[in-house]
Amino acid sequence: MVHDQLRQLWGRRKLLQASIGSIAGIIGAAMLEGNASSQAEPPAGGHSAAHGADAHGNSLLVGTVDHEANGFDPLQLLVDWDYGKVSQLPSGQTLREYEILAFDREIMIAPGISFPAWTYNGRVPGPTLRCTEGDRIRIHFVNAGSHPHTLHFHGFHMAEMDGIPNVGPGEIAVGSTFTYEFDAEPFGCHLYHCHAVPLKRHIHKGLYGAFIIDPKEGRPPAREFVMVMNAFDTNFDNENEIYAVNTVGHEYAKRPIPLITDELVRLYLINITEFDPVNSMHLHATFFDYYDHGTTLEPTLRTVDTIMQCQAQRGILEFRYRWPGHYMFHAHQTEFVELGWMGMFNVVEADDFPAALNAVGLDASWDEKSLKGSTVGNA
Ligand SMILES: [Cu+2]
Repeated sequence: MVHDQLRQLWGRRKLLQASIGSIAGIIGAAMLEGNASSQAEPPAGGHSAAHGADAHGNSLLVGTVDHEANGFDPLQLLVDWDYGKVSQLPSGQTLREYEILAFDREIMIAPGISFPAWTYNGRVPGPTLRCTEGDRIRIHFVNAGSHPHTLHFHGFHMAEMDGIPNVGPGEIAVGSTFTYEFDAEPFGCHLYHCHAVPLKRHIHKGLYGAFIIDPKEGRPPAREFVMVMNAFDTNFDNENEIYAVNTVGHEYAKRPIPLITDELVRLYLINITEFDPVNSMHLHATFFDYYDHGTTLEPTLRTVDTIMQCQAQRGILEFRYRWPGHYMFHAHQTEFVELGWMGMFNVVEADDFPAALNAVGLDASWDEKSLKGSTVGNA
């Protein structure tokens, strides 16, 4: 097959280093050549992409992604908490109601590389649902997509709320709705995703998101971010061509995330990468404490600088930077780095923070969201 020959000749990396126009042509040819039925989705489009270098000499995907057209900006995704519509049940329990709409949407995952995603609320990852332990969670799910989907939450709940095929409501048909309801427990860094079959296809297409349950007593004040490690198989060969956190390859390398020296940073890290069994996170020039699954108030690992997560595994990292400067973070699988999974923190003194925000198109509202993410004492 044309496809196999090309893979042998070039390999995945070289394919990406070529211009996207020609990749699109190659994939198109491969699809025409035979396996179009299962892979008949438009692959890539647009202008040229190649590897270049940033100011630090890192190899980066060249060009920019139009975040406005995409409908989401990865820097905003870091701090975009969805608290739901909040009210009180007669018992006094807090009720949080969320709306989740599944629909198909083309998104750009790297400059010039678009992906025919299946989304929750039009974005990948879906909304970061946040609540306090013990809250009643009610999710109004509408399937406006092209395939049956579900919402499967990690957490304690009854079988009929588990969002899997053939149990309770099972798969929610196209055009149908279902309301999932349960109490939020245990506290931690969790996730939700579609559990329709074939599972890996439904997850990989983009149907997943973070689900953060704050402990009732809260956690110490910190600058908080959510990072979902994900990847995309753009040519439907069951291997990923682009790796990222929060979807857009190398975005945080081009627009470094602003931090202030000595402040406590808390990172909710989730791995939802399909096709590769393990992903990882490595921080340069500092060490972090790690809370496996976020289900404890005491670290489960102390003073490490690398953590690996299997598919759907997650945890909380806490760290500080002592000195100003640009510090890299990335998967420690080198191939993932080259294919998009690498970012930078821009650590500055407090006085320089407004300028650091401004440099990447952020303002004080972003600062506030990152500092006041918790549902305890804030929202
Ligand atoms: Cu699905």
